[in-house]
Amino acid sequence: MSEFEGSKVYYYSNIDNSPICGRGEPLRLLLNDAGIKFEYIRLTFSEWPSIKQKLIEDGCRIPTLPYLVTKSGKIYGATAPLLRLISKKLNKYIPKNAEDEYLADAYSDIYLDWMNKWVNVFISKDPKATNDYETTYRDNQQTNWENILSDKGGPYIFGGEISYTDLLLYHQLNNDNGAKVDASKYPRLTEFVKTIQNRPSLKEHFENEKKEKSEI
Ligand SMILES: N[C@@H](CCC(=O)N[C@@H](CS)C(=O)NCC(=O)O)C(=O)O
Repeated sequence: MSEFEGSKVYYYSNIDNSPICGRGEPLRLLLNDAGIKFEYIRLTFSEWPSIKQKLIEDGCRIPTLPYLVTKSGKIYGATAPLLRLISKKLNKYIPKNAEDEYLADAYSDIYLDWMNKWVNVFISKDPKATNDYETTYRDNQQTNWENILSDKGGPYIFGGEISYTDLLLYHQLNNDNGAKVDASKYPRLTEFVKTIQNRPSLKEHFENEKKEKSEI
């Protein structure tokens, strides 16, 4: 049994009236896809500072959300490195050769740049920054990911095998605009979104997402 079975995953309460908004979701996608049971604990913005302080006092060096606590009490933070670690330990969701492992890592970096940009624009509420994001930045990102998906023929980044980087990409597409992609401009991204959404291992995940949305 995986050491991550029965973990607790902590993230903020719904942001922007969405159950998936922010950085907590990639972990949920990976754990759900892998069939690993966990508890998802949402913290309010006002609860977080004292919890962060306690984490620091307890020796946690990555005191940000999301973080994961295993049943044995081990604490892990930082989304992409944690997805990578879980994938390595499961020996799944990670390419088997060093070159592709590097690409998975580098593409995760691009995900992080995109997420950081999105967060900055979202927080700023600046009309010019929002307009630049919506008219240029998003298109540039989607074009690059379209090219990435074409390199190995799809439907996933590394061809027929899913990787943790696919889950980061799916999440950012969903986080950004509900995974709406222009099929005429981005056929591979469109196929990618459908492929993720149709994974039998994620059926319950997406049903739960719908349910959470309807309850807000
Ligand atoms: N690189 C980290 C960034 C984590 C991060 O900045 N999380 C935000 C929430 S989305 C946070 O914890 N903010 C509050 C804080 O830094 O104390 C990751 O991808 O997990």
